[in-house]
Amino acid sequence: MVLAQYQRDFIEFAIANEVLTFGKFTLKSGRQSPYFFNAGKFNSGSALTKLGRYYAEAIVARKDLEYDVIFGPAYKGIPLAASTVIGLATGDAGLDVPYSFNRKEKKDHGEGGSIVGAELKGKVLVVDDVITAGTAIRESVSIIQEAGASLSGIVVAIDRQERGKENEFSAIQEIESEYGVPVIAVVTLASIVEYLREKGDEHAAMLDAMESYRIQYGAKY
Ligand code: OMP
Repeated sequence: MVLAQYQRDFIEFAIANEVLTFGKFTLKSGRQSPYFFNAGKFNSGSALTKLGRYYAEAIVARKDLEYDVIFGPAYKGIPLAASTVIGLATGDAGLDVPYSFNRKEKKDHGEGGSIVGAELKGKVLVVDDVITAGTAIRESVSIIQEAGASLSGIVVAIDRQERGKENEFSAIQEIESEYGVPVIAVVTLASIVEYLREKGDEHAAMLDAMESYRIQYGAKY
């Protein structure tokens, strides 16, 4: 595969912020992974500014995307959605898009409810960090449906391209066919492997571990 310059930049940006790290990690699925993407480490004003621009660019580049509001699922999706709408408003597109997020605990006093920010209605674009098996995203879809709104697309920083427990397809492929919406990822497992390959001998051990992981858990299609 050919790595686009913005993908190479994004991987370097994630490594520099210790968001993308290599080692031994246990995932939510129980799988042992040689890499991990921790979006919580984008933890400064300048990192969030840059991150929001990457998400905004990924959204603007997809001309077919239709959305009325951006939704960031609690917790990690909240700063991501906020940075994305800032990226959309301050970037070349100059789009002022409403955003909202959910509380994990429903509030029964004050304004009440579990949705904060803009009203969750119309076409909703979900902004999240990582999709592995798709569990977290399915929770967001339930929240959107309960609010009477409709899912129009999903944007994530990374698609791990892992197959589900029961079949050969990746979680993103399953979500796209189940909900009939596009899922956009800034980078994928394949992009990271390609990046390590470009770096040559210096990263040979990491590349081996990533290739073995892909053989074991990677989606086939
Ligand atoms: P799924 O719900 O299986 O799609 O996994 C997505 C969630 O896994 C993310 O929202 C994270 O909580 C966590 N995760 C990461 O943050 N980074 C990774 O590289 C891998 C995972 C994971 O556990 O699969």
